[in-house]
Amino acid sequence: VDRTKLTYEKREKLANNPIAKKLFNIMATKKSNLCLSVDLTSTSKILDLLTRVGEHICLVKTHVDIIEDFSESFVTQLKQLADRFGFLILEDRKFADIGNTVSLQYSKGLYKIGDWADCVTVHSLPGEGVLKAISASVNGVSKGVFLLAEMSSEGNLITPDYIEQTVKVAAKYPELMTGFVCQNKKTFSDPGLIQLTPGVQLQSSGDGLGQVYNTPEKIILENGADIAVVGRGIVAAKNPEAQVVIYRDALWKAYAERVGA
Ligand code: 5FU
Repeated sequence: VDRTKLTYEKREKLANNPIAKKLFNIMATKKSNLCLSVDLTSTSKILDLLTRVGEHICLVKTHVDIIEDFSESFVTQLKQLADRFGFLILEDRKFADIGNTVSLQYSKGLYKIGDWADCVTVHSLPGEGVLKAISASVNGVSKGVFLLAEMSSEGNLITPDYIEQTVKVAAKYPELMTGFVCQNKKTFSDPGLIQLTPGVQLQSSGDGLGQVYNTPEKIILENGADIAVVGRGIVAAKNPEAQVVIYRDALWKAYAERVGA
C-alpha cells in the first residue's frame, strides 16, 4: 500500500514510536502538518514568535546551538508553550559522531537536549552506533529520532545506496524511529513513519547558499511529505502571523487532496 494515501489517523495506529503516534494525533486534531523552524538567535524572539503562531503548528524545530542567550528558563518556557498550544519539539542537532560521543552530546553539556526535546535529527553516516546512543526514553519519557535519508541542499553527497542503507538500518530500531528527513515519496514505505521535508517556501526557489525550495503542493502531493518544515518563509516574513496561516492552509489542503478527504 501507498503510505501517502492513508490518513494521519490511520497511520497513528501503525506507528511504533510514541512520538510518531503523538505527532500523527496532533496533526489530525489540529489539522496542521506544518513544522516551524525557529532559526532565531535570541530566546525572547523565539518565545515571542511561538506565542503568536503556536496554535497553527504541529511541531517546532530548533537549532539550540545558534541561540546566544540560552538558559534553563528558556527551556521551561518553551515546554510551557508546547503544552499550551499542543505542539512537539524537534532539536535539529544532526548528530553524526561515534555512539559514545553522541550519547554525551545528547544528554550532557550546556543544552542537555535529551531532557527537553521530544525528538532529534540524526545522520546515518557513522553507522548504527549513533542510533544505539539515543535512548528511546529519558526518565520514563518517550523520545524519537528523525533519521536523515536525504537533504534539501544542492550538491549534497548522499547517494541512492546511502539512502537504501539508511532506511534498512532504521528498520532495526522501530521503537526509536519517528521518521525520516527526506525529499522523496519512494525513499521509504512504512506508513508508521513520518516523512519530514524541509526546503519549503512560496516566495523563492533558493537562498544563494545551496538551499533548494519547493512549494507546499509539490512536497505534499508529489514528494510524499507528511510534515513540511518552513523556516524563513515564515520567520523572516514581515507578518509571520499571516504567513503561518497561509502555509498551514496550503499544506493541509494538499494533504486533504492526497488522501481524498
Ligand atoms: F536536513 C535538513 C535539510 O535537508 N534541509 C534543511 O533545510 C534540514 N534543514 C533545516 O531546515 C535547516 O537547518 C533549517 O533549519 C531549516 C530550513 O530553513 P529555511 O529557512 O526554510 O530554509
